[in-house]
Amino acid sequence: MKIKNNLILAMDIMELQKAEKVCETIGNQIDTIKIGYPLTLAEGIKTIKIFKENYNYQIICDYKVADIPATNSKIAEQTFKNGADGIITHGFVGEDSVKACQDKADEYNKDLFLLTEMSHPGAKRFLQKDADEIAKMGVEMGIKNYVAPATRINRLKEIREIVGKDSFIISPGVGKQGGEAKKTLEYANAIIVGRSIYESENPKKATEDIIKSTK
Ligand code: O7M
Repeated sequence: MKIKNNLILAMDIMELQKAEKVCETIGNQIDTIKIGYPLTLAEGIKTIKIFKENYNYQIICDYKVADIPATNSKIAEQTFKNGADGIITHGFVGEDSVKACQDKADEYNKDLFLLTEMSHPGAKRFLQKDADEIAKMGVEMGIKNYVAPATRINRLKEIREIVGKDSFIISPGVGKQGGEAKKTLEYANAIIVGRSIYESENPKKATEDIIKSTK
């Protein structure tokens, strides 16, 4: 996936009108947004089409899919049927569950992103121990896109080493969670930023500042 300015906006605003206002303010500095449960549960899955049609954005659906294969397949089917360009799935559930999402992504000719280690402190207790194995599983499965944390650059670097230079890593945790944009982009292909942009008094300037800081 090509991502303008290597920046994905995490659209976790829970009111569609407010979310659209942020998009209008930011203008064409970005071309990709990530929609997750906050907006989908608040305003519905129709939000995918609204952002595609009104702003021509690519939409990555962050549904952190983590169920049995049969259920994962249904979740992925609905996500792609509603226009998503990509879906994020958890890796800890294992190869069969991930493959169910991978098969749907292939069927729709869209992207699958495999979540390895998460960015928050709590991820150290359980997920971190298995994150390398999750990344290795992704490589064995031929997965090209990964999610890895901007808050622990050493871990991001290690995951990059496992998935290889040709894989595509998107990285959350820049800004509010403490990660740095430029440093993160040494190992990731794009950063995911939410609150530092949409909670800012001037989202346009906040976006410009982040983009400038990456150059
Ligand atoms: O910049 P923030 O902290 O406001 O938002 C970060 C976004 O990235 C938010 O949507 C989180 O749900 C998401 N995220 C993480 O913060 N950490 C992770 O480890 C993984 C994700 C994510 O996008 O998962 C796919």
